[in-house]
Amino acid sequence: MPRLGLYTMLRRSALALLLALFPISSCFAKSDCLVDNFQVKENFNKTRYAGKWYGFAKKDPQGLFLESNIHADFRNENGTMIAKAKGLVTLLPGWIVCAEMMGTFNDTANPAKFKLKYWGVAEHLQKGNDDHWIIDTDYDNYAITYTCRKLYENGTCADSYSFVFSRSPEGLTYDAQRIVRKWQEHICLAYKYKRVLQAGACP
Ligand code: RTL
Repeated sequence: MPRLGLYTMLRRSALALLLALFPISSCFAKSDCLVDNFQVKENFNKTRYAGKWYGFAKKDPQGLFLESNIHADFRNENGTMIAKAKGLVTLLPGWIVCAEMMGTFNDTANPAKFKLKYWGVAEHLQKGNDDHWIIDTDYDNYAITYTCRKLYENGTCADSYSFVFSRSPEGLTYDAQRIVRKWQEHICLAYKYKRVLQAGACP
């Protein structure tokens, strides 16, 4: 074996290290926090997504929001995804209600990006039309969704919310939580989530 100079050896080890690390770092694309560059679920399938989902964790937007015992039932109605959601909301200090919400997910060019038109069954509840992106899901255990309501001029988000959903009210497996954590980093919301209490209120 030819004797290598120290410099050549160092160069070769550095190259080997880079090659070894590259596939790890590229599995989950690092994020620049530009909302337009966020990845969403590829070939999102509404039929597989249908059924019941329980809120496991959430990152709140500004203002009023669903607080606890959040669950939603998704259906595919003639190709359009619709959902009924329930959860406790504090409308005023001391006035906590079980909000029953309806939503229609209007399609866009990207199958995982929707316009969610939502309204309350009771007249006094919030109405809106939010972006609703399915960032990732395995359909059977977990889903992570993302909404940006307001952009800064630099393309990062000024007012966002995000849900981590679970098929089980009991929570998520450790493996699912590990995957979800990577996506929370990707959408620049790591450590911004709170667990959603599931205590059977608002059934
Ligand atoms: C989620 C998915 C299922 C369908 C709907 C959803 C959003 C509900 C929202 C409710 C806000 C309610 C408030 C009521 C107080 O007036 C994303 C769960 C409709 C955003 C703030």
